[in-house]
Amino acid sequence: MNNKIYQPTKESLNTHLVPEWFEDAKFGVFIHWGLYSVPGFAPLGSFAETLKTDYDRSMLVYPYAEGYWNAIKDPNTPSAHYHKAKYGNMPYQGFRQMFLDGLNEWDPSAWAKTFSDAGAKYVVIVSKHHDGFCLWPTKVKNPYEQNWFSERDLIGELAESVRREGMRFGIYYSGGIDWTFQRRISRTLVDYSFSTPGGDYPAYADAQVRELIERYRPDILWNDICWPTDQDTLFRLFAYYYDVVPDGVVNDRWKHTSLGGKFMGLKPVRTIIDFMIKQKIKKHPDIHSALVQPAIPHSDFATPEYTRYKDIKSNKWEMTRGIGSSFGYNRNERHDDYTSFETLVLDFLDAVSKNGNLLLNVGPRGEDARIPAEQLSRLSKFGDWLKQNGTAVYGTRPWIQAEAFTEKREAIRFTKKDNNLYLMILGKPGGSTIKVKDVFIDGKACLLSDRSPIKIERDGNDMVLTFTRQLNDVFVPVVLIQSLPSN
Ligand code: FUL
Repeated sequence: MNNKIYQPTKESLNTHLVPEWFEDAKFGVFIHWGLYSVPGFAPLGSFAETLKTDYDRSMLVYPYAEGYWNAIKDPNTPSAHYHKAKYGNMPYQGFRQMFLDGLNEWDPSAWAKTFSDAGAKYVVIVSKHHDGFCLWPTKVKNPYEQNWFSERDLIGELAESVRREGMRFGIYYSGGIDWTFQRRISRTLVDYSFSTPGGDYPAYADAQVRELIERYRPDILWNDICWPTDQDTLFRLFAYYYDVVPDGVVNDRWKHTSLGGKFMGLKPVRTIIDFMIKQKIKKHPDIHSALVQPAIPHSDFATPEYTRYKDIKSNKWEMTRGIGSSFGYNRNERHDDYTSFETLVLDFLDAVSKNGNLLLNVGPRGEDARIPAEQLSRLSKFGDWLKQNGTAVYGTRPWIQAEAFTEKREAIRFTKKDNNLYLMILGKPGGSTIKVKDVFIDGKACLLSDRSPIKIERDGNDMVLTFTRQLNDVFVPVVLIQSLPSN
């Protein structure tokens, strides 16, 4: 190991700056794949909606298929009905062998190639989700479930393939939620978020995360959520991680505001917290800002889920979402249930213009380790767009303003790099002139994809762009304006 540089203190950890590679990368692929991918079942819908409309059962009927084990603990959920019909009385543990059998079909280098072709610069894989099953041959023994891991080193094999493609490799670890230690059903967001196991669990999780760091030196350490509950343990872990991976990054989903843990056993207090959260969610659909307030004094980036930000943020952030409404594979999602590429790309460019990255999730199937065609087709469209327009994204930083509109109310997003400003029209504007409202930028302009010149003229407060050709088929045309006046 390197010499020790970092101390487990806020001052020392805060000397770790977000490395350029993470600022530059913009696009990562997330992988949720585990035992829950075998049944691959959840109701359709949106989590934010479920929280608003059915809060008291939100964690049982939400659309995240990775929550299957918890959902089938209540016999009256759609997942429990599905389970009964398809698997009878088989316990969740029965999926272990089915998942392991499906691995015969797994080709990690093909996955890595797919992600790299999509334009991703990093990949983050779930090493252990809430069901506690480990995708690497861990030496840290789970006291409650036998052989709750894969002998085949799925994390190691993927790490190697991803790095061979020139991408960075990150690891997600469900630190705060482990249903092999905490077997109580979680019905609400409060049940769920405040269910971090005590007893022998904190030492177990700490040893596992250290094992992951030592074995794979992940470029990204992506915890989920509410653990470690004490700051000293957290800081010691961060210092250890940065010493091993000095240009690594840590997310913000660790220790939560002290609110829940202590009171979890007391039903009346839980009910009050549930009520407060419910009120908050009505006003604010972002579940993570509703609950997992990043009260931690150190992190490299924030992780809003299915949420856009309004403004440019000075601190780095990463929006995460599924290609559809789930992270784990959900067999109920058909072509039209998945989000269209056209919408996904808007989330992406919106994030990039405001200092964010996009971590877009794929949910491979459990029975044969394949990524569903609907997901692959969206990824390859990302690749096509980025091949033509990637310079407007990679390595850029936010401009002084993120948003503008055309006269026809099409949204525009900006990025900049050196003296280049990139103006991206989010849609298919068509025609050969575009009027941008309330912005004027003087400079030499061209269409990024083919370098054809664009004339810029002022019209009052607005800017008129005249192209040398019709834009009819161009989706998200990017205008490159050079000689940006310094700002
Ligand atoms: C959430 C988890 O509960 C989801 O299952 C998913 O892993 C997402 C990225 O984070 O908090």
